[in-house]
Amino acid sequence: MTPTATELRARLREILGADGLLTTDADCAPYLTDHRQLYQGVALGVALPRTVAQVSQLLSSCNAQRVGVVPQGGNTSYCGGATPDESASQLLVSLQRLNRIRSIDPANYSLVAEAGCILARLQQAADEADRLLPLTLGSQGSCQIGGNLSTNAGGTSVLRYGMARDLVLGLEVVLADGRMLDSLTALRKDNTGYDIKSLFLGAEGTLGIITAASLKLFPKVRDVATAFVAIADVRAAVTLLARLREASSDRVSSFELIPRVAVELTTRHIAQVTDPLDRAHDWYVLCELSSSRAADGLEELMSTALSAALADGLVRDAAVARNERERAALWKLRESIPEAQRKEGASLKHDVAVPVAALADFLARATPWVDAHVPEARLVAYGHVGDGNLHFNISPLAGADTARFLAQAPAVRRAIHDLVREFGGSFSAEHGIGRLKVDELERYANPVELDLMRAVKRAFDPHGIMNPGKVLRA
Ligand code: FAD
Ligand code: 2HG
Ligand code: ZN
Repeated sequence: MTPTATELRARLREILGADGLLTTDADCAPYLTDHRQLYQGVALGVALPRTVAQVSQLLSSCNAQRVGVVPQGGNTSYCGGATPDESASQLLVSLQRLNRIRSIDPANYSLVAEAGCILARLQQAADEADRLLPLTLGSQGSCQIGGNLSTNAGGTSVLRYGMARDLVLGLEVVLADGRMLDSLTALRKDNTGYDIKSLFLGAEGTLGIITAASLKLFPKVRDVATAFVAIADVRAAVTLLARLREASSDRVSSFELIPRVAVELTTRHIAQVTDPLDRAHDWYVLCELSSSRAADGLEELMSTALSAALADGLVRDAAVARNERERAALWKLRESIPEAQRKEGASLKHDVAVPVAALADFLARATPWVDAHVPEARLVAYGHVGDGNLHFNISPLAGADTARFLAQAPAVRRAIHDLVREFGGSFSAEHGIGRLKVDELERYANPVELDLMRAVKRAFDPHGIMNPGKVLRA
């Protein structure tokens, strides 16, 4: 270890206390591999601050010594953004102990929580205050709000409530040099110059460490109707979505596309998941209407709309959940697709978005390309169709050679992302850039935007200590 590293560790122990810095291989190991196991980092140590003052002091010390800092929340993200590099010279900062809910204000429909709060805990706290925190992700039992905001997470309620950034009223951030930016307001209107806080949303820890956030809440859901619908094809899904939005006074809160293969994978690999319908169909949507008014007649509205769509040939069959248990079963099928796909083996993932109305045309071009160019594989394309966001994933067929399958990743990525660009789409709709997609950002970003990103990075972090090599090349 270099003298600088020894000195820094000693200083960090002063700041964080003896139990606030992990340095042995065994203690650090759980923090050093990303969720998808694409990267294995080595760190100078793992810091576990309990207070904002500690975050400030540790960043100030790292900045003075030009030591790279990698923030980590729940470590569930998909692009390796929360994993240090292999140099053993970066400090991982886990926010897990900075986890107080500071306040809930039902009258203002807002709450203030520290970055390390697990998302599910915040949803629960809002619910107990008779309010709704709508951000909903399959990883909500382990991801943290600081990670959600730093990745600008999406999930299954974006259609109605927006992305994570849309839920933010204010932020508290510690900058690279240790200064605290206190922008933790609960205001809904505040046009006082540049919206600096918004730059940290989706910055993936490259501009500073978010330590707390003031978040919008909504009226609690008191009536809900959830249906698993076999559709004629993907084009029919888009038409059905438009019809449901109109028929329900825009109360569609989720609209998720599910292919037959995902039903097969989840029923095979996940306990208690069953096919909700008697016969197999190529494509399904899981759609949900919700209202803050009790007994709002949503189930009847859903059934009427689906019957009309059945008569018009858009829909082939449907199961409407009759109670909370059936609703939970439908959501379990949807939420466990990533896990089922993981259990099936390796996968090539593409988190793409195109305009909603172009989804069917995109799939009509991309699917035959995969069939022709990726032998021994099958497409598992699913996701947030209401937002135009597809998880265009590819799984190997049973018995396929994994190494040969994975070796195709760069060529497949290039072809799919080039096609996405043709459609005016995004190569990263909700999972961010991290370390995995730095090359993609350089290839596909608007050059002016990329220049501005680099300028922002220099302005906020002149010594490049914040999450080096993530989003932008170090
Ligand atoms: P981490 O993985 O720990 O970190 C993510 C990034 O944020 C890193 O770059 C890290 O350095 C930075 N960071 C973390 N905390 C802070 C902080 N306090 N300040 C500054 N930077 C910080 N994502 C979606 O968008 N939609 C989905 O539907 C979705 N579903 C998922 C389902 C499953 C089963 C899984 C495993 C993941 C899913 N994800 C989804 C991806 C992931 O859960 C989200 O990206 C989530 O927001 C990451 O939060 P985290 O706390 O785990 O962050
Ligand atoms: C989801 O929508 C997540 O389930 C994960 O964003 C997507 O595993 C994936 O590709
Ligand atoms: Zn998703």
